[in-house]
Amino acid sequence: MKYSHYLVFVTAMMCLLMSAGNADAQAWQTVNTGTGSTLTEVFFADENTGWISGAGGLLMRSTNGGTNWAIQNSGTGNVLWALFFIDHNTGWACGNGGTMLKTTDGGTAWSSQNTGSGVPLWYVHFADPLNGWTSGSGGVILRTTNGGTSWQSGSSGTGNTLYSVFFSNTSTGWVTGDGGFIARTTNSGLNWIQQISGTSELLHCANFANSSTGWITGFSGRIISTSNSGSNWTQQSTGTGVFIRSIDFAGPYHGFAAGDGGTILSTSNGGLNWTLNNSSAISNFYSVCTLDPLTAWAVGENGTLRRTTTGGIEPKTLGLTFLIEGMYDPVNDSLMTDSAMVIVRQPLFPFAPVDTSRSVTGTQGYCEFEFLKLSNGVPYYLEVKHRNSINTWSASAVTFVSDTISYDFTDDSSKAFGNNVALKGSRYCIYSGDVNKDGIIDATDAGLVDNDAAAFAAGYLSSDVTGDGFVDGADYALTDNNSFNFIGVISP
Ligand SMILES: [Ca+2]
Ligand SMILES: [Ca+2]
Repeated sequence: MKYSHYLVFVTAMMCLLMSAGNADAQAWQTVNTGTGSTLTEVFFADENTGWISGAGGLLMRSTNGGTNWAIQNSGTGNVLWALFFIDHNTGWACGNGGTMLKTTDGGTAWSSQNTGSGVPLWYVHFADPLNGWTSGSGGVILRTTNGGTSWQSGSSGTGNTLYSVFFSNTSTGWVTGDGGFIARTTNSGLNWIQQISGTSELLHCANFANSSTGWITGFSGRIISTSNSGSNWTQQSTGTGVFIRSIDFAGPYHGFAAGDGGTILSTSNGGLNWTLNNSSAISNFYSVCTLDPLTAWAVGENGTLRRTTTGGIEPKTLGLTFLIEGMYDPVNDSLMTDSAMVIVRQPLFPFAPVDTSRSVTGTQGYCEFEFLKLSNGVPYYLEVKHRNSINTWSASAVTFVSDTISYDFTDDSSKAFGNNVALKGSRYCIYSGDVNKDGIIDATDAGLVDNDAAAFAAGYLSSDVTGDGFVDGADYALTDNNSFNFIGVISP
């Protein structure tokens, strides 16, 4: 439930590359935290560095994206309900008994701050390293202008428990709480003005993408949203009735929400539509944190931690069998290892690309490609792309069923569009020799190979069509033969 402009966001493309080729990717991966305690909050400063708070004063840090967690010494046994970091080093954690902790070294050392309050503090949020707020039971709202060295009490105008406080900048913020309470400040929390939430049920977590666009979660599957700073709040359709405890957006469109019974929801359009994710969890989630449209973490009861690198979506897996003419040895039925790409295209002219995936060839020709933008039951053409081979299309459009499809280019020439494959031994291969990747194998390609061969070129080169790391007569012979036969791309 945190979104800070101070944090660095990785690009969606980076994550696409990282997730590509991982045959074991799931929508949400189970991560062992090594504890059975209730985990109350997860917060990542970047894709590697994050913290978890929990019951019994639990604080943990990960420096490898949440794979491994090391317990930190909080110095308290009180439940810590929330934590917030402004960068890799400086953060705060709050909890029962008016507890407020601060670290300036990533949590190696935590020191206690004096809030002057003894009530449970449910949430802490900082707009910059100096200006922060914390909300608690009994309508408590506290403000600091010096990084928490001192905390002053503000007037929330309610005695209700305030479960979250969120500021979109140093002046504008919201608090939420029991009885459908929402209030907004535009003067850094000196004055709070109640807003009309449209419900009298508990509201729990607030998150804003900017000073106008935000969301609040609550009981009964409730997510309400505003696009005008809270002048109007509108209920969104979540399709669930469980208590949604936490929400976090990476910008105005892509967000996640998490709650009871292992519920995780995702949206890519600001909450116009929420999709129920498969978390494989039954415990109640307390907190979700996202950095970009693909990457998020969720924590909850019984030490539960889930992580996604696919936007909460189950990837579509293409199990593809193909061989590369120049790199295939039919005597040993063995293919060299090389990078390859599949472009998935729409089935009708102009056959626009829908998604791409990169993977590494298998020695028997089998290779798995994963996609995040495809749908089941929709026909697509498959186009295989390799650094010095002719791009080869599937004979017809094919359809994913239950998130998977298998396709074999090697057992029959009719599998390739236009029968555009070469028989080598008893299996069919995509043609090699399109060194300059212009879609045709001709004298230009042969010339490039000839030049490199004359220079005894070696390494990972396009002109090395046999893939052995050297450019020589074997590469030239194959390219020249395919050039003689006018081999080129055949596509619908
Ligand atoms: Ca060419
Ligand atoms: Ca070679």
